[in-house]
Amino acid sequence: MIHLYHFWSSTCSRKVRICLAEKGIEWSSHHVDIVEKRENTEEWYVDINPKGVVPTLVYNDQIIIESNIIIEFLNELVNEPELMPKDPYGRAQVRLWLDRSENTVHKNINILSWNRRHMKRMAHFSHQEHLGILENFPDPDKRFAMVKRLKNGVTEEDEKNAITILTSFMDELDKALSKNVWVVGDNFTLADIAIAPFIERFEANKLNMLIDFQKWGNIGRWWLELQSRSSYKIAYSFKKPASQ
Ligand SMILES: N[C@@H](CCC(=O)N[C@@H](CS)C(=O)NCC(=O)O)C(=O)O
Repeated sequence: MIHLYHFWSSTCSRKVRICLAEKGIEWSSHHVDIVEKRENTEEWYVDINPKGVVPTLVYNDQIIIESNIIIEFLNELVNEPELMPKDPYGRAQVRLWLDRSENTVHKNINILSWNRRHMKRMAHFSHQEHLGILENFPDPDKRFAMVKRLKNGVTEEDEKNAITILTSFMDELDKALSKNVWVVGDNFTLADIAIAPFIERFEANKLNMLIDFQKWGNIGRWWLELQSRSSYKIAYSFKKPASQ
């Protein structure tokens, strides 16, 4: 049995839920409240995910972290449908998009989400409590970035830079989709899965300059197609559990 430790609205959790639905894999849900209860920083969770982030997948007592690694694992665990190209070059391209989704998109959307999302949902904590939480964050990399953001704020310049980087990502994505049906070639792959939740996050955060589908018509076409897939609908139908 597959056990998924995830948070209902986390982009990385959604990525894994889309993949599970594509593969038709049954899974058992363990919702981790990363906002109000901060369960991701509790000892039992850090024991399975030392970075203190979601998602984490557990398969037969084997623990797998990092959403991109999890979706590659799921693709290898169950043969059909194949979500990686057959040729080595195609697989390299998918991995490049997975890398971009984490190191370019996730990193920069986090900067843009700070004022729009993060500060609002942490508003029930005082500044001191918030600082205490972040100073004890399990992953030092994330800890340093978030403590710095809380102390100094996200400036207009930080936001401008993040938007420039994400605009350049969208240019690249549109170029790829001008040649292919899906991000890598004519078959749906892990690259499509890894990018989708971030486009939705641009929309949710009303980052209109990043969802200009007049300008990026190829992305607009792909995005409509992607949202019509049942895997996307299933992944997004997981709502905030009633007790939380
Ligand atoms: N590289 C990790 C990133 C995971 C990550 O940052 N998850 C966020 C939610 S999307 C999280 O758990 N944040 C916890 C927090 O901010 O306290 C992955 O892809 O799994």
